[in-house]
Amino acid sequence: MEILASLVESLVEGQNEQVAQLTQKGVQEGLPPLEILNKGLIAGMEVVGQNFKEGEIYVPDVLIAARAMRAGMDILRPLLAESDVPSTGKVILGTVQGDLHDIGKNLVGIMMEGAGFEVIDLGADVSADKFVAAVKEHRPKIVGMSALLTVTMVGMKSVLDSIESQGLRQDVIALVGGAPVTQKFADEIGADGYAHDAVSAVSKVKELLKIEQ
Ligand code: B1M
Repeated sequence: MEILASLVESLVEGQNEQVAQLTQKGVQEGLPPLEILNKGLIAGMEVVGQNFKEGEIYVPDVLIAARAMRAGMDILRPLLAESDVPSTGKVILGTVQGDLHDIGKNLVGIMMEGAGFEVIDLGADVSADKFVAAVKEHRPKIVGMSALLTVTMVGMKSVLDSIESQGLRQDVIALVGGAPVTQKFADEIGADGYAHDAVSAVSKVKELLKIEQ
């Protein structure tokens, strides 16, 4: 699909206005928002990641591409979150301490909202203490943690330990995700679930809550 290929290209080049226009065009031409997200914006970000890894581009270039991704997301967000479903429960979401990556976490939040969950987004670089305080304040059914750096993944265990030390562990279901996170890691730290992407995050949570899908 030509629009999606152009979208990938514009995102890689960090052309935020073009990304917004192409996203809008895709919507107008009837492409499903999830397809625009996966095959346009996320696919473009994957190319950016690869270029960054290979030393072809640097952090500022990645930030410019991330800004372009947000321009597309601003258009898709209301469409992805469109839902008549009443609140299925509260979800606390955050990227763990030391980690500033929030694009994937934001996507998880959007998909959760779309599935009828009330999302309390704590942002990025969230300490274990902040997670615990939010659990005490909001009493969520789900605590979702994201990490994109191998060095910050361990922060997920710290959050679980802190929740446990406050006697709250049995009250919440802990879901983890992010590029370096695996099912094996989730099992090792005692999380209740792992999801590879934003769409499966929703189905995993529903499965854990025994909500019919
Ligand atoms: Co950085 N970065 N970054 N970065 N960055 C990565 C993650 C990296 C893989 C790039 C690379 O080397 N190829 C690498 C990590 C290596 C590692 O540790 N394994 C890396 C690095 C090294 C760094 C810095 C250290 C670079 C530096 O300064 N030298 C630095 C660290 C800063 C910090 O956090 N303290 C850094 C900084 C940045 C920017 C600030 C420039 C920017 C972030 C902007 C932002 O988020 N606001 C950035 C970006 C954009 C990336 C890449 C290019 C893209 C990440 C992204 O947004 N992907 C990334 C390379 C890559 O992953 N290809 C890279 C798109 C997003 C939709 O995917 O976040 O994976 P993702 O989310 C997915 C799934 O993982 C899953 O669902 C999402 C949607 O399907 N998911 C969950 C995520 N969270 C979930 C939670 C769940 C369930 C599923 O349940 C709760």
